[in-house]
Amino acid sequence: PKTIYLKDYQVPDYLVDSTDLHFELEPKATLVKSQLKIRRNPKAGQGLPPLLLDGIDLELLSIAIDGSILPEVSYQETLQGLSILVDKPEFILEIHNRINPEDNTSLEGLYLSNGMYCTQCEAEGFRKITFYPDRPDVMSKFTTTIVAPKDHPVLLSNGNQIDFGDCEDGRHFATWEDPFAKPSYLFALVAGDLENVEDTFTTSSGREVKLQIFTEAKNIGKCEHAMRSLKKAMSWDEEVYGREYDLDIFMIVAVDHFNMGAMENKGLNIFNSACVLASPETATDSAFQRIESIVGHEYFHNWSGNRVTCRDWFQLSLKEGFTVFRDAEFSADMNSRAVKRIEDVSLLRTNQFAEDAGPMSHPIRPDSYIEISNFYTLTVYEKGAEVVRMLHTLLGKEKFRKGSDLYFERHDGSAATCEDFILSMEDANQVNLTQFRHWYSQAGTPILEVTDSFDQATGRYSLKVSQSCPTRANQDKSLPLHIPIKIGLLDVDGNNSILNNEGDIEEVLEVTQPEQLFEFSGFREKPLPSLLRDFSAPVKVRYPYTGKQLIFLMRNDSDTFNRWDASQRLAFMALTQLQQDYRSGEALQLQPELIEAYRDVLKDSTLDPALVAEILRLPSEQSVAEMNDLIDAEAIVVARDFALKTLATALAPELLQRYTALDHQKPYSPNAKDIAERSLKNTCLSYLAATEKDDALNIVQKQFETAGNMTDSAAALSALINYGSAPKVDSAIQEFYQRWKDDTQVVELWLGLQSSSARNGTLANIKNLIKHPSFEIKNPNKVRAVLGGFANRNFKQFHKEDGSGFFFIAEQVVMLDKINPQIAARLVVPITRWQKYSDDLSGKMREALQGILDSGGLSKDVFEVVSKSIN
Ligand code: B3K
Ligand code: ZN
Repeated sequence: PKTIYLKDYQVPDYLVDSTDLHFELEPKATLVKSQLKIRRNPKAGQGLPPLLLDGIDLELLSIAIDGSILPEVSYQETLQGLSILVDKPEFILEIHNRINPEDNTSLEGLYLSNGMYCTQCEAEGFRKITFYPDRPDVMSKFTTTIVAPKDHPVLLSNGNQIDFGDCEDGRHFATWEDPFAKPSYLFALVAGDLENVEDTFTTSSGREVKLQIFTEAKNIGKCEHAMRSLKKAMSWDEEVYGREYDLDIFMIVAVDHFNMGAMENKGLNIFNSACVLASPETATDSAFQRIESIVGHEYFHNWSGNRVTCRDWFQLSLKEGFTVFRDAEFSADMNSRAVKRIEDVSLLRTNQFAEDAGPMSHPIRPDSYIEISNFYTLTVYEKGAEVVRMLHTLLGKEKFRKGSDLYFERHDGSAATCEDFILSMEDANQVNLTQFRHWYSQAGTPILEVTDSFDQATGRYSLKVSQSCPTRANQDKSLPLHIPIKIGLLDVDGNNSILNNEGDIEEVLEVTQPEQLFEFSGFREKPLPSLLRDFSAPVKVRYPYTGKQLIFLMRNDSDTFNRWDASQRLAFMALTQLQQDYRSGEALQLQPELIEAYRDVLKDSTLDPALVAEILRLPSEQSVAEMNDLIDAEAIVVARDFALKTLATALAPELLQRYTALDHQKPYSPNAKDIAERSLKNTCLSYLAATEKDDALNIVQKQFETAGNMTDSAAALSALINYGSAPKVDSAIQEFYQRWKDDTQVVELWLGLQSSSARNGTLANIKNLIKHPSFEIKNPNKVRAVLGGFANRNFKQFHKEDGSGFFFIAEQVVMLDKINPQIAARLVVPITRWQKYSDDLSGKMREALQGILDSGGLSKDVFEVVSKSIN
């Protein structure tokens, strides 16, 4: 397979002014007729080179230019598509081709999901529909006609419906026109037997927009939350970014078979059902919150992605990093800001840091790829969002907004680059971001070493910060980055000290040098630094905190994020010690001060319950693994289990007290306060279950039987699965299934809870689950629930020393690769980090990877991930 490089970018040879598409839908033989108004790109140099069109898995029927059928000598079909000889600078190209949606299990291009036709074109799916210059810098005005049998009453595409009616042969049709020029990746088509809920939104300039959510009839009662979220997102974008919606209609369609969360097609967003459908009985609090954030995310793309799109796929973070930052701020404004930040940072530290230290490590703007689908990563999305957040921190809210206004104004209707975004930020504010640009081109997680000193005589306190970034062999040496570090300095009473003449108690230090000194004066005693408040940069900070100092920060820091962070550092310290003791055969014990610190937090009724829950929750095995240079999976599991059980036993009375106080039966509502209370209640429940005492398990059983909402029900089932006694667990699993077997989203949850069970025997159970009638290998949600749940969320059972977990996943990857390469390539990732594991496991992982490579006939997707990790 060929590697594509950013440095090879060239403007397109030809432009497409308009695209007229005509579909006659048939499951196995859909006819596509496309009429393109093509023109030589004046920016692309001299002469008339052949017109190259992308096309994959297409059956070509005919090509005509300006109405005359092209003779075979004038074009050539290649593996990638078509090459057509051209003799004029402007012409109409008409192509007819056939495709097979029913057999399209890659879920890219046009495919069928439960009898409904739908499309997914980002990044390069449009070439599976028809021959086209399938690249984001070719923007065209689309008109789409869909002809289908009448058992598919709903026919949708982008923009406004301009015509519909019956055909003579008993079928019917609809024609849609999108007034905004767009790249092919934003094209969408849907045809099916769907119902919809409808609402309206009046924009700030007074235009009324029709809002519709389409789904199968049985799910029509699950759309309300998504609709409410959409309206909130629309007003938020007007208020915070001054961005108004631009079409008269905005549609969302829920689809069961979908490779990711959702897709921002112009005017016609297509969503994974799991990311749009919810009802109090069937959806957990986290599902409600995920829906709100994804509905927001896709909506926000209308400006950051659609009105201004990407020049090429190396610029993906331009739209994704910015849009994730936008959706994170939206969620923070709608719910608890601190908890949202904690969740996002946990994800980043656990998974993005691991990616950045692994074989697929890349900058947020990668400089090469084999398969672009492999670069829809946590680095491009989440680290990309952190980079935008740093700009926000460095510039401040007003200047950031000025920069974003200029960016939208300059690039509206065009395809832009990351450089354009930075330039707008600079030009709007007369600042210099030269050094900041390195964030776009350098991979790896920077490390900040911080030391401090205090001069009693002068009252001067100084912080010395050195930055470094571990790079891998094939990467260039890294240049110093421009890093904003938000800090506070706590006095002995835990109050913020004044840091400067302006009287600020918080400051953003701008680190630009490899080593830099920051001085503060006027102190009577040495203060305690609170570093990287609000996680102001995606870096690791090392400072020699003592356990006592961390407990002090946990109790006193005014920065909520850092209170939580102190608890994480403390837990990590304890887990590191436990791992060492385990390896050297010493008796394990947890420091009494640590237990007391947790007890204090648990008893503190002034703290937000959601924050208490976050602090109590021990770092996951995966996040401990990421922090270790060499991963000893067994020691991590033993250490964490020990800490969890010890805390659970020592804190049982307080846990029970808090649990009981929060266990009130009030009607379910997914508002921030109630969600916070359920989060703490269920954290207490899972700790209590970990004691494995009868009375605790009785409480779990009772909650399972009486729960009035899915959050409580799933939490109880999860606790039972992990800690309950065998017969009770089995009957709970069966009972739950019988009750919910007709609800796709709940069944996905049910599968996921079982595959992430830490109990021995889980792998055997998973081998049964993939034969269960509810499992469907062609459905990514099911695959993610069972196989993804095992490989990504079941550290203990996946890392069995005999390698059984790795070999099982490898086998599934090979099989899945024939069905859906994108999903297969994601599933293989957990075995590719072999270099960080201790010898026994690392050898087994390599063996499993080698087995995949040797199986031959791999997709580009899996080939890229596996070959990069094994070489
Ligand atoms: N832009 C899409 C992602 C498409 C992924 C294609 N493999 C969803 C999103 O980020 O909003
Ligand atoms: Zn996105």
